[in-house]
Amino acid sequence: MAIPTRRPVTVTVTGAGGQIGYALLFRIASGQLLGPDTPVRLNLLEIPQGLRAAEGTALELIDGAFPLLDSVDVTDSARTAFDGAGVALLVGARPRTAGMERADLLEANAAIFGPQGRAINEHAASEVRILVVGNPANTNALIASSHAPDVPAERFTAMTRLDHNRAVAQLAIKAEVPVTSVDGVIVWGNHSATQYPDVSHATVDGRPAREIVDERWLEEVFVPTVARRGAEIIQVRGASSAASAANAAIDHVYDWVNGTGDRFTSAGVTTGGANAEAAASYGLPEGLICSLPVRSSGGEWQIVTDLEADPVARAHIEASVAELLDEREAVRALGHLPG
Ligand code: NAX
Repeated sequence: MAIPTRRPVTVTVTGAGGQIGYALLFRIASGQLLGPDTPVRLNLLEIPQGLRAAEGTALELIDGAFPLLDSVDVTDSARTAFDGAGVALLVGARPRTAGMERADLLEANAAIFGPQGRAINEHAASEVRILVVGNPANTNALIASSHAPDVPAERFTAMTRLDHNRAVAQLAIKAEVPVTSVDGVIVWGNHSATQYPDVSHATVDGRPAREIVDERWLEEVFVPTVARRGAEIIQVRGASSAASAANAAIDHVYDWVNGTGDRFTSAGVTTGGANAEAAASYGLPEGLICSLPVRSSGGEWQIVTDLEADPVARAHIEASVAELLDEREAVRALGHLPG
């Protein structure tokens, strides 16, 4: 058995008692998040009603006897959970319930992600990297980031990797190739039904995807299938995506930490800070968390620039960005964003 060689990294997972948490934690403990040489300390954050479930999961994590699992702790204190965190996976969120207006949903989530952002600012490790999974993921990430002025904005990301992986898989199925033959797929915009999965720059075994699939399939089948896949899963499975969401979170952080090489992927990243110039090259306003084509090296995401968006793509991207701006305005109006 290989002996772990690095110092343990504290990984904080919120919503640890939920279904994504259950699909995620064992993979983190087995080394799939940070690699086979890095031991992890798991800090599980739950609200009081979720603590028992998280404690049960912690017992099972212990029973896994994972060589890389240094410790597992469960708490309902954000301050304790984020103490020394090198990676924070913000999964727990307030779901939309019947009769809830969008403003209510944003307000309820701002009450979660504002204080968690502050706790990250005050207690996490200086190198902390944050992935927001809980919906509305992009805007929740923006709220958390705005409450963490000492953490560079580029460290707060939102998960659109599940949408990206769905797009890659649909294209591979259509082209009858393995997923590894597909590269260059992009998901633009918000993690919502307005997102735009784009194959304009995608290749299948090095050949432009657009030579292989026709426009009609793209607009009428591919885009709606990817953008509405979450609803389809709920309909068929009777519960929302959990293992595929956990898998995407693992992919996102693994690539962020270990690098992507020449391949690129999609992630919700800030359009401000160090990304402002690259985001502006796509005409994007500053201060959003928007899904974009990215590569990672040296532990940082970089926006892939110089990819021309055709008029169809542009219209879709503008609609999704307009939705992100609307969400930001709504949260600002509720007093949860500065300025
Ligand atoms: P579950 O309802 O199974 O679990 C959520 C857990 O979060 C619960 O145990 C709850 O007690 C806990 N929680 C709530 N507020 C909390 C807080 N303030 N601090 C700590 N824990 C808190 O939901 P699950 O299926 O695990 O989904 C979690 C989130 O992921 C949801 O917001 C969901 O919409 C979102 N998703 C995001 C995806 C993405 O691609 N970005 C895809 C999958 C998923 O839909």
